[in-house]
Amino acid sequence: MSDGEVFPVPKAWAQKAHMDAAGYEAAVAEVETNPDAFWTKVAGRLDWMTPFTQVKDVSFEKEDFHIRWFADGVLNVSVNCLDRHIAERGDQPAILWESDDGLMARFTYREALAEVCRIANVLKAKGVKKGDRVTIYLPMIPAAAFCMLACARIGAIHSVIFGGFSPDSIAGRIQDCDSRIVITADEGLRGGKIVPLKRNVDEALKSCPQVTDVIVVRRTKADVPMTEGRDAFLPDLKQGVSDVCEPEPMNAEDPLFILYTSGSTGKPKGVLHTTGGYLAWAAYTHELVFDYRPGEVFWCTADVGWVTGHSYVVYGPLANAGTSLMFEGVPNYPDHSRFWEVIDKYKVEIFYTAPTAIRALMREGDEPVLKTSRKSLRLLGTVGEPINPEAWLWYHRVVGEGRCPIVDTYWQTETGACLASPLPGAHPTKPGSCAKPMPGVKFQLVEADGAVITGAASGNLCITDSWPGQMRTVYGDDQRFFDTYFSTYPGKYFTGDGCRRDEDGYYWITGRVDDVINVSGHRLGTAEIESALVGNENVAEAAVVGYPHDIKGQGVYAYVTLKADVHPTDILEAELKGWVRREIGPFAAPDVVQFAPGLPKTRSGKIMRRILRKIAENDLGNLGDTTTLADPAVVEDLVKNRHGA
Ligand code: 6R9
Repeated sequence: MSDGEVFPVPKAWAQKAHMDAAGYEAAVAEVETNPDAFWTKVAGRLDWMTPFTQVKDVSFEKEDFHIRWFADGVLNVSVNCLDRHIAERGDQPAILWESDDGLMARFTYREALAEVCRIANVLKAKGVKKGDRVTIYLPMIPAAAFCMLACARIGAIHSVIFGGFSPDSIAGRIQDCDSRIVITADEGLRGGKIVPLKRNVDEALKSCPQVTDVIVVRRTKADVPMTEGRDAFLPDLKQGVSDVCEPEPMNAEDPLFILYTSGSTGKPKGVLHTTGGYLAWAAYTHELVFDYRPGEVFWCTADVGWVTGHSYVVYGPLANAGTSLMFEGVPNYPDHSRFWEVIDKYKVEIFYTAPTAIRALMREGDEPVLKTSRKSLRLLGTVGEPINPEAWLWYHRVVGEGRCPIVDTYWQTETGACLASPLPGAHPTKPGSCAKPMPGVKFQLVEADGAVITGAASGNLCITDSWPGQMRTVYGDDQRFFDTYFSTYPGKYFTGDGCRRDEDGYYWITGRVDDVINVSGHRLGTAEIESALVGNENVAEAAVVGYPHDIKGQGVYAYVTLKADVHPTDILEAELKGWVRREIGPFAAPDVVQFAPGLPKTRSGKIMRRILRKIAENDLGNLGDTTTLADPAVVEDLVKNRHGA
C-alpha cells in the first residue's frame, strides 16, 4: 500500500531539537536495557519533596494486578507547576487568556501562584481536605486552571466537567464520586452565546443533596440565583484570604484527578490519574513532542473539560515553565480568521488543535488564513481523531506555509498524555500517521483472537507494558478497570482502537473497534445515547452507530423504534434530537434519526450493529452475513427508509 507523500525532518529541527533520530533510537534501546535509569530520568525532571527509590512496580496479570510508579516518592503538583519556576521566571506569563469577546489577560507565574494559594485557602476554609473530591464546571477562563491547581495544592481530587454537559450529566458525575463541593461560574460565553452554567448546576443539584457548597466564579457578572447557605461568589470568599498556602505533601500514587469519559458500555467511567506518574508523563511528552522550551507561547485549543486540556493546557506546559494560552471562544466567531488572528496577537509559536476544527476551517477556503501573518508559528499539532491526509496537507501547506512540522498525537483519556507522535526533530512525517510510540511505550498489534501480528499489517492496538501516565483505576470500581482494559487480551492493555503498521514501522490509527464513536473529537458511547433516547416516553428501542461525516469525523446515526401508538413525524424527530441535547449535551445530539418498525436482531435478541453501521454508511452492497437474523424483512425496511435513500 502506498502511503503518499513523506515530509523529511527539516535540517534545522534535526540539529536543535531535544531529540533527534539517533536520540530516539537510543531512548528506545535504553528502555530495554536499563529501564530504571530511563524512567528515573523521566521523573527526575520533577521536584520531589522526598525522592523516590522505587521506579516501576507493575503487573497486568489478573492474579497480581497492580500499577505503581515512583511509589515511595513525595511531591506536590502545584509546586512543580508554579513555585519552582518563581525564582527564575516569576515575571514570565504562565497563562495568557483570550476571551470570547476578544479581551486579553495575562498572569505571571508569581500572580498565578498567589491566586492558586488564595483559592486553596478558600477551599480549606470550606473544610476541603486531602482526598476530597471537588467538581469543577467552568468555562475556559484562567480560574479553571487555578482551581485545578488549588485542588492539587491541598491534595483534593478534582473532577472537571466540560461546560457543554447537561444538568443530568453533571449530576451523574457528582454522585459517582460523591463530591460535596462544586465550583462553577455565573455564566460562560462561547461564540457570542451565553452558557447558563450556574443554572445548569442548580438543576443538577436537585438530585445531589450531599453538595454543601457551590463556589461561583464571576465571568459575565450576570445576576444568577444564589441558594442561601450553599452558594457564594469566589471574589467574596477571597476577601482577606492569604496568598500563601503550604503545599500538601503527596505520595506519587495519591490521586490527582478524576475525569469522566465514555466507554462502550454503561455510564461514563471516572478515569483516575495519580500525582507523580501523570505529571512526569505530561511534562515529558509535552517537551518531547512539541520540542518545547520554557517561555515559548504554546496554544492548545482544547477545553480543560477534556483530557487534552488537562495535560496540554495546564499540567504539561506549566510543569515545563511554559506560557500557555487559554482561549474561551470558538474557531468561527466572529469569523473564520479567529484562530489565525489569535496566533498573530499572542505570537503563538506552537499551535495544537483537533482535525474537526481544521476540516471546518479548510471548508472556508484559504483567504481567511492568508490574510493573517502566522510568522510566529514553528510547529503544528493535532489530536483527538484520525486526520484525513487532505486536511493534514492543507494545515501544512496553508496554515504552516510548508515550514512547520505537524505532530499528529495519538492518545486517550486513559493514557494521561501522548502515546505516539512524530517527534519533530526525529521522524519524517506522513499525513495521517501518528508515526511511532513515545520511548517507553510498547505497542503491539493483535488479531481479534489475540494472536500477535508482526510486520506491516493491521490489527487491534494493545500496549504490552506500563508507562507512568497510565490511569490507575476507574474511580470506585477496580473490577471495571481490569475488565475494560485488561481482560480482552490477558496481560496487555487494550486501547479499543484499530491500527495499521506500515513498512517503516509507522502506525496509522484507523478508529475505534468498540461501540465508542468520536464526534468532532468528543468521545461518546453509543450505549449512553441509546439510554438517553429510550428515556423518552415515545421510544421503545434505540440503536446508535457512527457514520462518516465530512466535518465531525463521525456523525451520530440513531435508529429508533417507537411505542405502538406513536407515529413518526418530523416534529418527533426534532424532539428526539433536542432530547439527547438536553440529556447529555449538544455535541451528542443525533445528526440522523431514522424511525424503524424493528431493529435487526439475532435469534438470541442481540442487535446486529454491524448491519446498522453498513446501512448508516450507505455500504448496502456489503451487508455481510444476515442468515442469523431473526427477521430478515427488518433489514429491507431499514434500507428502503434509509435517510438520504
Ligand atoms: C486525547 C484524546 C481517545 C480516542 C482514541 C482514538 C482517538 C485520539 C488520535 C485518535 C487517531 C489521533 N484519537 N487521538 N485517533 N489519531 N491522533 O482524544 O482522548 O477523548 O479519550 O479519545 O480518540 O480513537 O482511542 P479521548
